[in-house]
Amino acid sequence: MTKIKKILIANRGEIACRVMKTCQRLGIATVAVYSEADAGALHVEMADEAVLIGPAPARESYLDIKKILAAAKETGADAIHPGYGFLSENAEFAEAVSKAGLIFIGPPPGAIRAMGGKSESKALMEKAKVPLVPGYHGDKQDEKFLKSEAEKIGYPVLIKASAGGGGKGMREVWDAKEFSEALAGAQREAKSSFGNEKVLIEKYLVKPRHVEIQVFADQKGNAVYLFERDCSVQRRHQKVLEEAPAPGLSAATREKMGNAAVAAAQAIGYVGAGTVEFLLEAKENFYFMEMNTRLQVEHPVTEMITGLDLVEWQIRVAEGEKLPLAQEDLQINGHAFEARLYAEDPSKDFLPGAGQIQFLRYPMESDCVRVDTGVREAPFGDGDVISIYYDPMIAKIIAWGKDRDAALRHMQDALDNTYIAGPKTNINFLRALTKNRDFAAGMVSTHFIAEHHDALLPKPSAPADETLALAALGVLAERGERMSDDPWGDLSSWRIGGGETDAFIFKSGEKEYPVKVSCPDLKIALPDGKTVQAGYAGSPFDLGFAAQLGGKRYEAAVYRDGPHMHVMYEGHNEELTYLDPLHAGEGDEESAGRLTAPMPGKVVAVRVEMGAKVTKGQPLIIVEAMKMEHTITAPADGVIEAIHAAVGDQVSEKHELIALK
Ligand code: MV4
Repeated sequence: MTKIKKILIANRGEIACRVMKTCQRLGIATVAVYSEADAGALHVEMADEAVLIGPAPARESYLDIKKILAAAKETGADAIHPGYGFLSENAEFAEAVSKAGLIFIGPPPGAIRAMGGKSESKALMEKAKVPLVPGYHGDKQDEKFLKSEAEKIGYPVLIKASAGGGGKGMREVWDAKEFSEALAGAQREAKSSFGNEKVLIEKYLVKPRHVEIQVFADQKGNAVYLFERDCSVQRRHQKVLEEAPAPGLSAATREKMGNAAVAAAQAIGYVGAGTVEFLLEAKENFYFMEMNTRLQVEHPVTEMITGLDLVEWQIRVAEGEKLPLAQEDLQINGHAFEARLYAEDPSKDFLPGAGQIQFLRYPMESDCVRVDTGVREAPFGDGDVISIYYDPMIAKIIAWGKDRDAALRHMQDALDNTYIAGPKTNINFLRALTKNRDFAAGMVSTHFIAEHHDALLPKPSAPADETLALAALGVLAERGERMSDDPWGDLSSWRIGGGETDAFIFKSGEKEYPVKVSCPDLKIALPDGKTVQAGYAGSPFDLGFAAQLGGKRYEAAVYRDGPHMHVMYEGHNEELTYLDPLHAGEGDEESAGRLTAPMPGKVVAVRVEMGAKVTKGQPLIIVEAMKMEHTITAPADGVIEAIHAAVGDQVSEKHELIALK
């Protein structure tokens, strides 16, 4: 039984839902806080109580300490769980929670502060005999001295902002000649980005892995390590795919890293869940990088290989209980991966996405597959909205197996059975990653994505035959309006031109792909002249259908939004344009003339007036979203017929902005 009776989760999305699941299992009441943008969110629905704390921008809601404490007071919560991100590593928040007489489910403020700065944390680690990257992290900052330190370390060196994080403000220096220029740049950037120009110099490790140790400490001085996670597969310091244990790590090194991490935690009087990040080099040399004083996004892979619930441990430790297990009771069972499904566009350098989920089906959960998400499935369209205000993570797909190969197979299968349409996502990138031969061989490093860029982000290719066949069947099923089980059984009334076949033209990129379906025998003629016999094989889920193509059974979902088509089936998520003869013409001239917002955002400039003559490519209106400006230009020469937005307007995705004749 727990002393804590009601927990307010000061967070949103998947981590809020995840924490609530443990609370519900332990019989602890839950309070959600939410912003106006999250009024319909899953975490609000899951909670026993929910308090609106402000408008969408995080600084007016999820980052507002006063509003969160007021919500806790109003609902009589006796503890607050901060999740990750937002206020989870904010010492001032931890203090304010305790001062309000509530339990902060996390480390003491002093421990958060100790790990806040790189230089201070390195000094503490040095005292605790935790291996550091050879370098200098003292207070002397004059150029001459720092340059002599760089000479002592030996090039290449890395200059890092002490108050920095997430790779911002780092400068590689390969030769003494470049040092002064690089130092000045690093100091300038440190000053402007973090308000503190202090830098440290380190030996540059050219191809490290990012291996982090999960540690847990209670209020009685006990501390254990729950083994490691390899999080090397990152892009721009954003983790994409994590695994536990680290491929190929020897038991000896695991024990050394684990003991070093426990020493680090004890050196700062740590309590609760923490992660000590290391850089691991060839020959298994490892060096302290930084310590995170929160429960991390990727904690589920540790839970899968230890069979533990880390949120339950957090709650018990916060109540003053002794750690549930000692080091000798802990062991690794199997292997686990976590893939982060994001609304982002890999073909546009992973530009963050936003907008409404039109179709979303997760893989079936089991002992081997777990989905942590704050975004609901959407079998019928009109799903949850991925907003521009927060991290565009949709879900974490977690897979376990008795060994790495089995876990990887389960992850590949889970990703193949993740169907999503709406905002652009990285689903195909994740599939390519988990199917990559070098990844399967465990050859991971922090350069993995860069080194495999072309294989992971292939140029758009011609749609597969199955995609075209299923697209045609999807349109026919739609026309059949699903009147009966067999959507293609009674197509007679829907035949175009009364003939025996239906003709379709699908576009991918600039190329057109003609497909013909003879009804009712469902023989499909493909663009390359091949034919395939199709047959109906049931409707396994809404907006989906199962079809035989040449005897092989496919479960597919085809989502259409005007001319845009999403064809989803095992392992495929492809977009086509469908020129529907039933609505010939109205689509293109309408879309050419109707200029809409590419995603939700704020109008920051209108460059034209009513009646103005414009030429193709001329900037018409600028919308700001995701901290970026998107200029909408004239798709052709024309005259401005209507302007439906003004500077300062908040517009939703597909909101009509300009009518161009
Ligand atoms: C390094 C390094 C190589 N040598 N330090 C990236 C952000 C911050 N966590 C520290 N990082 C690095 N520090 C030395 N001396 C390479 C990185 C690094 C990195 C580290 C972990 C995971 C991904 C990374 C991507 C680029 C660079």
